[in-house]
Amino acid sequence: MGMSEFTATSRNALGHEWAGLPPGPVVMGILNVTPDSFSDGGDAMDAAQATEAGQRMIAEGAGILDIGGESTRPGAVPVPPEEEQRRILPVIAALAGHGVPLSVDTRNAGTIAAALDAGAAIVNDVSALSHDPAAAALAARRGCPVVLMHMRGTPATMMAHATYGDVATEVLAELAARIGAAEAAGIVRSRIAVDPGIGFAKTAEHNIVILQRLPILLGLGCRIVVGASRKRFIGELSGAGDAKQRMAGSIAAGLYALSRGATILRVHDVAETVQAVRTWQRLAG
Ligand code: HH2
Repeated sequence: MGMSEFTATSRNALGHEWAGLPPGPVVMGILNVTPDSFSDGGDAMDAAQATEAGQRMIAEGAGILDIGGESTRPGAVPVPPEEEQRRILPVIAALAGHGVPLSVDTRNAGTIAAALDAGAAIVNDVSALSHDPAAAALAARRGCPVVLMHMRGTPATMMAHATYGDVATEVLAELAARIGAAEAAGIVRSRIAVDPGIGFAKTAEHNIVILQRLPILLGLGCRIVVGASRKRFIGELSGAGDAKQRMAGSIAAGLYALSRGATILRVHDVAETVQAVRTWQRLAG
């Protein structure tokens, strides 16, 4: 961690306007419409329940809702795009126009197109638009903001790729390469946000270093998204074995990420995180 990283943190602490959202911290509420999500155990699996949960998150202060129909937990089996769409499209249609942009958490171009048609505004792709060869050109054509997340391999194979010399600089270089690919496909940089991918091809030690050295990503010129909520990483740092018991640790990690340059926190516990972020924000200036 050199001085230049500290300087970058203070200069870019608020980020810039992105996806119609003002600079400053944004809480992205997670809506998993899946029967097997690792951290919420399919709580929000039914479309009507998911819609209700989404409305509650909006009332609690979420600035984005992230809607996904495929679990990307380590070793998860891929969900066919048709099934993914069957799960999420009714929820997107029901929540569109309720005052916050909806992101679609998918790796499939067909699902991106259908989700944007149903009212989603943002593409959140854990493969950074590398999984589906049609995804980047589609996002460029539709002019939508994208979140490019760092991962190696696929959710099924990623933990075999968790070997780094210097994890911070390697994640930086690999995200820069994905930004380059997105720009080559026609996506303008101001529409791109990046995410270091906590837990994706990373051990607990890698996740710690990534968050400590998060300011290294600020030079990419993109808003930084961090998703640590309820992840095994939080359990490993805090001793909280049960994912649903990891809220406090998740909030601590989220505030730390904000202090290191993140401006968008992808979380399950929206009301509590919003309260923590508002308090932190006033104190941190
Ligand atoms: N993590 C998960 C899924 N999508 N997207 C971004 N941008 N960043 C993340 O860290 C991220 C993500 C995995 O977490 P979760 O949604 O809780 O579980 P699941 O794997 O079932 O989707």
